[in-house]
Amino acid sequence: MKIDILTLFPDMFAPLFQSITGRAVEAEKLELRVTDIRSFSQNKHKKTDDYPFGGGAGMVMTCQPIYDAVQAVDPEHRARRIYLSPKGRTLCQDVVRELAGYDRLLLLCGHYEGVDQRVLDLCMDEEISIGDYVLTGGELPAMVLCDAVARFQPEVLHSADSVAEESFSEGLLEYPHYTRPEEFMGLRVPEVLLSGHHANIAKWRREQALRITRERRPDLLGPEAASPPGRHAHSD
Ligand code: 4FM
Repeated sequence: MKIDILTLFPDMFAPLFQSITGRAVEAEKLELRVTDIRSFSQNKHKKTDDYPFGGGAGMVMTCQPIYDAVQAVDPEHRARRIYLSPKGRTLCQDVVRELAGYDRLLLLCGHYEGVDQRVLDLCMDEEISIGDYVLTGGELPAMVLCDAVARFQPEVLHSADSVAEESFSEGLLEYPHYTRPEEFMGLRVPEVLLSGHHANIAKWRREQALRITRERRPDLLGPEAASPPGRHAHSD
């Protein structure tokens, strides 16, 4: 997959070139191209923002540099174009899987108080939010999206920790993990994990995944499990 990122802060994307995503870039399983929107400004001071029409606090990113940057990196509109913003469709693992299916993504990161609505109307396909909180810009959300979709690209993860293997892909939270030593500060590794009995280990892990999901995120188990059975408005 190829991902274009348009931003005023290209240096913020350094973390993507480390660790698992960094290795994916090195191995050409993932192509990341970070473009500085400012370099497209035709303003004599390379300005990329201006005061909002109608007044109000803060500045708005202007159309021209963003429009020209989008045309430069994706002239034939081959990429799925996404603006990261709290107004967007909320990211979840199903949306990640959907976006991971595109050959190309273009991620636009806003700053200041927002981006002129016309460049979103003209250029973008959709808005995505990484959650109901407000950040100072779209860069961290763009990195979150890149990291999450990278895990779905073939050969980015070791087969042992493939996305199909994780219990989250069955809609459950992960069971607890243990490694050596067998005892640490008086706490022992659960005996079943030392038994070598693979069927019992699989059963224990499934039970643990169900328990932790019921305790912490009953909503993931569906409406039946989310509220215990009992009297309802129509139960007489
Ligand atoms: C701030 C985006 C200014 C655009 C932000 C501008 C966010 C989120 C977010 C901050 N993005 N999910 N939550 N962005 O807070 O995606 Cl112009």
